[in-house]
Formats: sequence, structure tokens, C-alpha cells
Amino acid sequence: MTKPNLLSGMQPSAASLHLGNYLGALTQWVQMQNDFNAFYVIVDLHAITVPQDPKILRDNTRRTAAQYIAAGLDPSKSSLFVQSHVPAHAQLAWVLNCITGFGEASRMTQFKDKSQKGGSDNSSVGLFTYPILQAADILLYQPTSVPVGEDQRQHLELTRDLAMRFNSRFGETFVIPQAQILKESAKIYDLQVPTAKMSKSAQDPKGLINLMDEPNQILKKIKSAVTDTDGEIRFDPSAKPGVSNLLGIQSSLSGEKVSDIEARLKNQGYGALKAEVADVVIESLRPIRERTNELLEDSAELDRLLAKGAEKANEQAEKTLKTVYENLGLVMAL
Ligand code: ATP
Ligand code: LTN
Repeated sequence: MTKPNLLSGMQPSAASLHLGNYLGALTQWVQMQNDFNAFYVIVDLHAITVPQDPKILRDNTRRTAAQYIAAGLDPSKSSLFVQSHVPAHAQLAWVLNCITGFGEASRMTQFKDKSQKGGSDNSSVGLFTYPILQAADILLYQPTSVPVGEDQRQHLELTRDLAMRFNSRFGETFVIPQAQILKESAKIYDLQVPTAKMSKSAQDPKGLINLMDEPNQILKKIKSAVTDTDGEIRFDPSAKPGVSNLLGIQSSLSGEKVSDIEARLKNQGYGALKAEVADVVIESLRPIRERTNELLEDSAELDRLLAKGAEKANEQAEKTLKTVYENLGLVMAL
């Protein structure tokens, strides 16, 4: 039986992914690669919707790919590739631009948020059409499922609307994809501000655990994590966000149920909890960091793996683009 297609992606916007990206997205992607014909894309063309230093962009793209593989994405099972290696993304984005209403695009809240931060004169037209490029990323691969965080729900709705509009105007072309919203329980919070999600743009770097952090850095950050004063090890995110976040991290990485950890550490102080969490984080991330560094040392091999991924992606993407062009009434090149 052929497996259904699945696609997801991340921007190469930092040198290291963080523990939130890992537990909230990557570990779930790794599981899904057995049940789906999965495409995982590093969206470098989305990254350039805001200013980038060319050297850093190139480096972050390779580093993101290496971390994907080190975390368990298997290039022999899934297609792992860089968006700019597949020209059809930009080509389909143009077509979709032409069936998107200006008002429709203007309603996208991510653009409103991001352009407000930078001032609208500093926002590029690329940032405005970002969700349309994302729709192209998705629709080229005819996926039934798109695993994303809650913040991407609106972009997925737009993608579905554009697919249905194209199909009804030009005939059946696209599979209508479903957003598969990633588990809220896998959400990881900032160690210093445990009511805010862990994010690479954290105000205080101590709040953020990077996959590439060295063990002593991880230990320090976890030891200084904000907790509370009642001393009780209990999962209660609204009353005890710091302790609950530590319990959540411990449970996600070790597989032990939160209630079992609570019972086991009952009457012990937060020091004991932090020591256990530091240990499990250090030991879980150690092989990922080591494998990432190995992959980065041999960048020719990494580039070869990405070229293989792009080859598989191109095959599927070109097939869809050809149908799109034909259905639109473009004369096919000989
Ligand atoms: P930023 O750090 O600027 O908020 P980000 O780290 O959230 O960005 P994205 O590219 O938006 O990066 O997210 C990549 C994936 O990681 C998404 O699927 C998102 O849902 C997931 N993710 C990001 N942060 C967390 C978190 N703290 N907990 C769980 N999942 C997260
Ligand atoms: N906008 C997404 C990244 C992204 C994506 C995609 C996710 C670009 N193209 C296609 C899923 C499918 C984000 O910021 N997380």
C-alpha cells in the first residue's frame, strides 16, 4: 500500500534549534516518517523575507539540516531538502499570487505582527506574500497532512482555500491538505520566564536550551531555572509554571509519566528535580550534538544528502507544476 504524503518545514533562522523545536516538532516528525511518505524542507527562501547576512544564512541552512538528521530524520526514509534547490516552489508561488486576493493576503496576522515590529516601510513585499510561498511549498507535494504549530493554523487555512479555488476554476489539481496541529502537551517554556514559550528570540539566553549547547551550559541553565517558593514538586502549569515545565521536559525526554516523577521525588527539593532534568537533557542532547558536529565536518557529504533529497522532491514537485501549467492554459515547452 502506498503511504500518504506529508510535508513540513522550518526556517534556517538560527545556528541551533532549541529544545522546544526538538520536542514540539522534530521528535514528532521523526515518528511520522514511518507512516507517511514525508517531505521535510528547510525554507531558505522564506528566511530572506527579512534581511539576512549571506554567510550566516548559508551556515545556518547547513546547520539546520545537520540537526534534522542528527535528531533522527532519516534521508533514506524521508525527503530532506532545501527549498531553493527545488525551483517549482518559486514558480508555483507566482501562480498562487495571481489567484490570491489582496485583501485576503492582508488579513494574515503573522504579516501584521512582523511588519508592525519592523515598521511597514521596512517590510518587504516578500514578507507580505510569505504565506503564499508557504502554500506553494505544501501544495506541490499533494500531502494529506501538514504537521505545524498552532501559530500556523491561519496559513494552512489560506493554503486550503487556494487549493480549493484553483481546483474549482481549473479542474482537480491539488489534494486539499489537513493541518495536523502538533501536541500542545509538547510545548516547552522559557526557563527564566516559564509563562512564555521557549523561543530563539528569548530576552535572556539562560531561558533557552539549544540542541548544540555543551553539557556545562545546560547544567548552568537548568540550575538557574525559575521555580517558586512552596517547595512542592507538583504539575500545575497555572500555579507552578516553572516546576511544571521542568516536569514536562523530564517526562518528554525520559518517557516516565509526570505522575510517576511526582511520586518518586515527593518530599525532595527542587535541587533533586533540577539534577535529574539536567542529566536527562544532557544525555539526550549529547548524541545529537556530536552527530551534528560530525556531519558539519564533512560538508560535502551533507551537501550530497541534501542533493539526494532535492532530487526526490523535484520529481514530485515538477509533476504537480506541470499539471498546474497545463490546467492554467500555458503552452507546454517542447
Ligand atoms: P521563535 O523562536 O522565533 O518563536 P521558533 O523557534 O518558534 O521561532 P519556528 O520556526 O516558528 O521557530 O518553529 C518551528 C517549529 O517548532 C514549529 O513547529 C513550532 O510549533 C515548534 N516550536 C517552536 N517553539 C516551541 C516550543 N517552545 N515548544 C514546542 N514547540 C515549539
Ligand atoms: N511558516 C512556517 C515555516 C514553513 C512551513 C512551510 C511549515 C514554511 N513553509 C510549509 C509547514 C509547511 C513557520 O514559520 N513555522
